[in-house]
Amino acid sequence: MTTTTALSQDELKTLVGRAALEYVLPGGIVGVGTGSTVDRFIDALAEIKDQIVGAVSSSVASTRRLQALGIAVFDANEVESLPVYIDGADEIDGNGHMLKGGGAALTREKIVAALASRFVCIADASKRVPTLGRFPLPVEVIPMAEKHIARRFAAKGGQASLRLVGGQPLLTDNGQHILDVRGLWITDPLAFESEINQWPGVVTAGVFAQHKASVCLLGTAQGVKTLT
Ligand code: ABF
Repeated sequence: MTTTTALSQDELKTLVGRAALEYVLPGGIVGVGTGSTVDRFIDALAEIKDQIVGAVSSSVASTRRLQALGIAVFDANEVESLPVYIDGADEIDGNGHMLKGGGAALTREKIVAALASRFVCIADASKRVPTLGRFPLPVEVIPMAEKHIARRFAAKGGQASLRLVGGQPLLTDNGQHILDVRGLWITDPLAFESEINQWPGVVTAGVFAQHKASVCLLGTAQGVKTLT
């Protein structure tokens, strides 16, 4: 009897992180996201760093990892566009719409994603959902608007809580705060993202529908599934 050992979540992340190399164009600059799955992509990218010019990063954490591995990091203002952006997600639905921001990098992630012709999402199978919203929605906000924004989410049935680290409000790379909003099912990601983005004090809503993934590499027990 043959026994197959199920791949751990870490092994699935490594699998998809390596699979994303296929989308890296030689001689190009790569848009790089944030998170533990992206970390595995960065480690794999380092193996072919001589084939690329460098990266545009979506967080201080990813910049540090890239530079530690000898990959040049360019400011987003140094490029007009990118051939590809590789990033993880907290949730992704069947249309490539994502819920992101668990890693608190959602604003810079959306900025770099907007520069890219192609968004390749790398995720383990647990991130694939029929409808976004089981994961609390991250929203980067200007601190003075927190309570007002939390009340507006409450009016929609959501419960917003300020993300804390060590009992203090988390500060994003941009010096702002994060609200995590529970209890919302995001059945129309495009409309939801457009609505929330209009609220005064919202820096970025963690719904990526305007800038959805064109390809999703999903790590599953049967290997990497490519969803387009
Ligand atoms: C990042 O990837 C964030 O937007 C998202 O929260 C995170 C997922 O992290 P991980 O790959 O560690 O699950 O892009």
